[in-house]
Amino acid sequence: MVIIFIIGTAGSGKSLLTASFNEWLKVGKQKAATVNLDPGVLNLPYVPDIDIRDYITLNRIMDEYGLGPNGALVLAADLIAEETERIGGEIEDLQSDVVLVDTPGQMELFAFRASGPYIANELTKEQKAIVYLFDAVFSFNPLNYVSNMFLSAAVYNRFFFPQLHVLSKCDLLPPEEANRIVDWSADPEALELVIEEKLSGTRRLLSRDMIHAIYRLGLEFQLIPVSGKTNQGLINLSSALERILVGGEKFTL
Ligand SMILES: Nc1nc2c(ncn2[C@@H]2O[C@H](COP(=O)(O)OP(=O)(O)O)[C@@H](O)[C@H]2O)c(=O)[nH]1
Ligand SMILES: [Mg+2]
Repeated sequence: MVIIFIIGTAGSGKSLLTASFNEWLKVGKQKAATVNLDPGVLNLPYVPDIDIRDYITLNRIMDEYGLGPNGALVLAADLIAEETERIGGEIEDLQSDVVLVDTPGQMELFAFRASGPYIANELTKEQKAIVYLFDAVFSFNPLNYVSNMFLSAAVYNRFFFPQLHVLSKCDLLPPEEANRIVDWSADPEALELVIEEKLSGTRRLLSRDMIHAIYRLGLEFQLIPVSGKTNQGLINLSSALERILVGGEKFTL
């Protein structure tokens, strides 16, 4: 069994990718399952096999602690940690090969509080990986792209799991624009060039220094373009996961 955490900024397409990748894996006869860890979500594009909302509801937290929706979300992120053992047990019971974990809408609630890495580490002893989403529409601008690299490096530093990077919602850009962003991820010189061309002043300096710092960490950023809407790129995502997790074999190994 492998556990895959889907992480990205709010609206980057985590939930739809969870839904589509789960269906796609099942069509390919893999035993896949989904876990929703977002206590605040109202509508999901899939029916999760395990749902944190069965244990933690935002309305109850708001009533019990006299909090507004934002405060309740932060508290909920911490309270999830108390359900770790129960959810871990449920995951084991699923007997799936691939478990996709859809994380809270606002990624800082999962990635940048103590509870997220705690849950991720303690949930099960199975192999784990992170799929980090670069929202294609947001990443179109080189400054935003570099900010996203920085965020994904910060996520890597929090979890230390094998991490893959995808260009999500890629159907929203013309193919040549999506390819341009993929080129930045494959070729540091192409990224430096666009930073020099498109940015100026402090933004240029900061972006340049930031990418150098990130390259020094030795992180791989090769983006895989995917769409949860058209299923484009899911086959590449699946092969990349197989490569990093089980040395190129199917998940069912
Ligand atoms: N066109 C397109 N829209 C998408 C895609 N993925 C998500 N969306 C839309 O973007 C919005 C946010 O997606 P969601 O999966 O809820 O993002 P999350 O906050 O990261 O879970 C929703 O309106 C989705 O329908 C995609 O691949 N293509
Ligand atoms: Mg979501």
